[in-house]
Amino acid sequence: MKLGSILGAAALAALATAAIAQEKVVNVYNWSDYIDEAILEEFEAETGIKVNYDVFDSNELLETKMLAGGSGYDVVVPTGTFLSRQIQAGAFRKLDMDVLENEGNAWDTIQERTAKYDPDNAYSINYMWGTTGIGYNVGKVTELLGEDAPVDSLALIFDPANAEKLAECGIHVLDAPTEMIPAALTYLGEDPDSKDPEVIAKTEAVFMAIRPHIQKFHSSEYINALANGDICVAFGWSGDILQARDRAAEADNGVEVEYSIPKEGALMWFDQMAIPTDAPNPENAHAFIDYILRPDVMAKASNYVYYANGNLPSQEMLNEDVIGDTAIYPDEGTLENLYTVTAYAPRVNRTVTRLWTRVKTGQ
Ligand code: N2P
Repeated sequence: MKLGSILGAAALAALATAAIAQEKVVNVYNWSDYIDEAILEEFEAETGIKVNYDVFDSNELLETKMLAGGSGYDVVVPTGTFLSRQIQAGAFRKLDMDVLENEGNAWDTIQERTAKYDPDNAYSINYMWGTTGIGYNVGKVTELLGEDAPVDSLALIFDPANAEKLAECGIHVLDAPTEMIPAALTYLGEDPDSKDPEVIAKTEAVFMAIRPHIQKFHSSEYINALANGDICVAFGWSGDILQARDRAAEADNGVEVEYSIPKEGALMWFDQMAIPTDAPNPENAHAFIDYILRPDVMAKASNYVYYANGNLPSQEMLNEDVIGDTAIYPDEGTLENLYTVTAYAPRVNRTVTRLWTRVKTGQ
């Protein structure tokens, strides 16, 4: 009897091992607050491929993993500027377009722009794109700076006189030098895409002047902090701030959050799905990307995260507060205010990294 039950357990264990060996998985590494998780469940139900979903909030962190290799990820989502450098380093494999049946849904207007980072769009396809601008608590900013508060200007944050007053209710800015430096350059009237170390160096004084008034350099906490009223201003990503607006409205806590694209100009960026060269499950990676490229899935994602996507037919399925919002889908006038940037060469990148460390530590 005893032997029988031991054999039974062994047989069961062998079966379980076989099941694990056969279980199909895809390891996805995406930005935080960037998907409706129902999409992942629906993908699993439809394909039988289990999604292991990890999140990050920094291109630098993702880049360290991509350049080191062996990350174990099958799908990652770097921003175009970082993607271009990582493609050159051999970090990604070409997408198999024959397998990606929904690739034809890619919006040519976006493809033209992303080709700047990934020539021929051979290694990546757009997930979402957006802008970097100002999130603010309407009530608190008006209270501290008056009705004429420059909420649509970089001066709201970069003018130390404003930052000093707003410090009372709290400012967060992104911990993303490749986005903060172009913004500071724009504030100074310089080319945001400048690669001249002397020009870039000018931003250090701008940051040092406001740093005592910045509560935190962080790239994801500001969503809840804005929504809860813990801070009143964030320099951050469009959809994140619109998600904060929604969370405040849902909490019905009297906090009103708005997003503005600074009139001096704002960064337009593109987050691209790509498959690492050493991805353990490249087939499943293609299946995942192809699923995301379905217009209904892409629309569901954008309706949830308030970012625009690069999928043309999805637009018919977008909610009016997404497709009809020029902060998400810019009209011609707004587009004129947006700039794009390219990657820094390694030497300039080191200058940028060191500058940013000094800014954050105040030394
Ligand atoms: C999502 C942030 C994605 C925008 N939370 C950064 N490229």
